[in-house]
Amino acid sequence: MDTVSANTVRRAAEAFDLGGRVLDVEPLGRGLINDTFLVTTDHGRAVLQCINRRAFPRPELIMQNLRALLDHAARHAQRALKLPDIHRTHAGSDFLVDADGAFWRALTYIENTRSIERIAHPQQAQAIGRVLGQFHALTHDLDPARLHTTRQRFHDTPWYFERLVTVLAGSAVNRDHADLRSCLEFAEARANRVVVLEQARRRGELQTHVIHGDPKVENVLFDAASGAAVSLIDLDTVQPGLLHYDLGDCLRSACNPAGETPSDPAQARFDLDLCRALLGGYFAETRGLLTDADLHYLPDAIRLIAFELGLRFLTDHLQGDTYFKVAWRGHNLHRARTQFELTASIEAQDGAIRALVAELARG
Ligand code: GN1
Ligand code: MG
Repeated sequence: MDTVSANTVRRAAEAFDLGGRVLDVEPLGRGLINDTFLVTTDHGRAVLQCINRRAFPRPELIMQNLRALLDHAARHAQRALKLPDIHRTHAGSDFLVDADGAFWRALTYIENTRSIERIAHPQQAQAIGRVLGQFHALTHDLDPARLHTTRQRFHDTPWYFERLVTVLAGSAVNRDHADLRSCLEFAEARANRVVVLEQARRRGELQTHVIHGDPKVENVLFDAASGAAVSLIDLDTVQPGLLHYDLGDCLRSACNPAGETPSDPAQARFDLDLCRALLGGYFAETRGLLTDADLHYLPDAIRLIAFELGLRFLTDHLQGDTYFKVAWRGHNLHRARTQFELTASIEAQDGAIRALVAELARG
């Protein structure tokens, strides 16, 4: 997204009823899609976001989903999980479209928390698993038909694969570039392994639920004092989907201690101890929620969502970095290589992952 001027951001902040006068606005977080700001008022703090319309062509659907989720959560008052609330504009709307057509929304800032970029120890993985489990337990009785799809085909791996093929066909790719060539070969060798989840969904083996869509490590908030995970933020992709998309994404993010941009992509690996801790936390919150079929396809999801993200980064690199924010030309290729290293590590441990899921599922 184009960078917005400080004046534009401030004017947007002032359009919302944040309970006080705006004193300061500064960039917040490391998201790859939206522009996020921390607004300080004389009464507290709030999060202001400009939603990326390239990623979300109809951002008002995000806000309708968020309302539906918050209304649902309000009926589960005993829940431990904290969710950000919506600040309305002074005109009473859940969002603002400014004079340039930019889409803004403001959310409550959850105080006394911090986010982390990478996991440092298994307790953090367990805490993340718990929070994802709490989210799934909370949304299990929210009918997915009540939610919009905010981003079509968001975790449809075969579709991402087809898109890569189309982009390749339409551009002169330099296969002399060793990193690019090895990425393409890695992807092409997996062409017929991408359909597993979508096929199971189409056959009716897996059911659609309300999912988060993007439960990566950085979207979990930890209590600053106790270190417990207390909140799952970034609710833009809360929509109908498979629980596998969430579990796969959470595990590929949390169980790779090297993170999404290590100094060398070869550092990426899937850590089974972190996986054990995360799934232990998740199952403790969701006992009985996953079916036998869900469990059967869980190892495939771990492999697929890491691979899928690699495909997405690679395609964006080939398209000239139009989707994910990058720090340098080549960043998306570096990220793709990292996710593919991770995928290879997951594949190499397939037997152990399957045994682990079976063991934990038995309780
Ligand atoms: C994007 O916006 P952010 O940073 O929370 C992306 C996710 C990826 C993630 C990888 C809407 O999330 O799907 O997994 O980057 N979100 C969207 O870091 O595409
Ligand atoms: Mg996101």
